[in-house]
Amino acid sequence: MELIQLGLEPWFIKQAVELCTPEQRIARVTAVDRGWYVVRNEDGEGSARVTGKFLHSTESTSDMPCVGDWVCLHYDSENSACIHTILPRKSFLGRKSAGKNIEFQMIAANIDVAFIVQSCHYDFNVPRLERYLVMANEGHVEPVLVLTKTDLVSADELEQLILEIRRGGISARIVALSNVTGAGLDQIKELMGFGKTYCLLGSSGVGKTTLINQLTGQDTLKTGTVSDSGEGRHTTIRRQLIVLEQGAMIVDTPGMREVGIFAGSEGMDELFDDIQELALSCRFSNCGHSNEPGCAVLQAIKDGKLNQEHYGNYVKLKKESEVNETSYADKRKKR
Ligand SMILES: Nc1nc2c(ncn2[C@@H]2O[C@H](COP(=O)(O)OP(=O)(O)OP(=O)(O)O)[C@@H](O)[C@H]2O)c(=O)[nH]1
Ligand SMILES: [Mg+2]
Ligand SMILES: [Zn+2]
Repeated sequence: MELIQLGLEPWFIKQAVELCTPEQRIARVTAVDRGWYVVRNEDGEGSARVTGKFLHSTESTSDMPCVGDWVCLHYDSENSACIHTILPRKSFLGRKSAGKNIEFQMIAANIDVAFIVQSCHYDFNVPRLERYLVMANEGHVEPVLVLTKTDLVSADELEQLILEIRRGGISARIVALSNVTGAGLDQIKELMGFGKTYCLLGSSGVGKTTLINQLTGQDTLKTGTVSDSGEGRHTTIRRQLIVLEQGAMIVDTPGMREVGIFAGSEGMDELFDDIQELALSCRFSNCGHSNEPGCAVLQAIKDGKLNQEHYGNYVKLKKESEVNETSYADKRKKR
């Protein structure tokens, strides 16, 4: 397998020329396992560790290699490979980590398209979709929404769900998919290009791994049943980059319980650009859009030009991301 088939673009080659020494080799991280990394290059897959020097130079968990990263590898002996450098990431997916210490946790790097997966059945939730969209925008990853389990709803119900997404001002591409009937699978396949890397995101039990098994045509990855309330059982436990025969790559991820976001920059702005634009016409430049006179945002809601829920979610995410940013900044300062 050539590196180009693993997604090595000219941009990364340029970085590698600068950052890897001549005796080092380029490889891509395909899985992470408690301090060990599975890496892949022309010679196949093997394991690697990071050097002590590398560890010493890291400041946060996001500086550690993650699935999708391109790295400079050095083979010390035949079975021992060391990661010396991570090449700069062209895109990334990450979130505020769960737990009381707020830190940015990488999910995957160098992803071209994020498949944001929700099930039509129980899991469907527009505000949660918006959180994933912010995550994708933030990391410069193109989002595609995948609505699974369409076999469990009627055509009318499916249409309503899509309408609801569009009413929320979301314009991302939507693919309706059933892993049972196979409807929509061709659309997914057509979307996937040679040498491009895709990442599945979504709650547990929505059918992420089942989709990969459909794409590979094999039942190699483990899937799990859902409870009566439609909740998944967290079957997938680690992130893993899978190379498909068609020449595309896809990262399977464990279902997420929460999608904490950081924002304040492009991620939020892009998704809520309708609100940003309206805000330009508010009478006061520091308008909080709550009860100020001459507020263009409130007027648009009143006139039915802006969806109330979309706006409500904006306010909630904005508040949350500001809290996250502050505590994250505080934490980094204290180091
Ligand atoms: N009816 C129906 N069931 C599906 C569909 N896709 C997946 N399932 C079922 O949903 C359950 C969960 O599927 P998984 O692929 O394990 O879900 P997952 O998103 O990978 O879940 P985690 O690994 O826990 O994050 C399995 O029992 C699948 O057979 C679908 O399109 N329709
Ligand atoms: Mg899974
Ligand atoms: Zn206003």
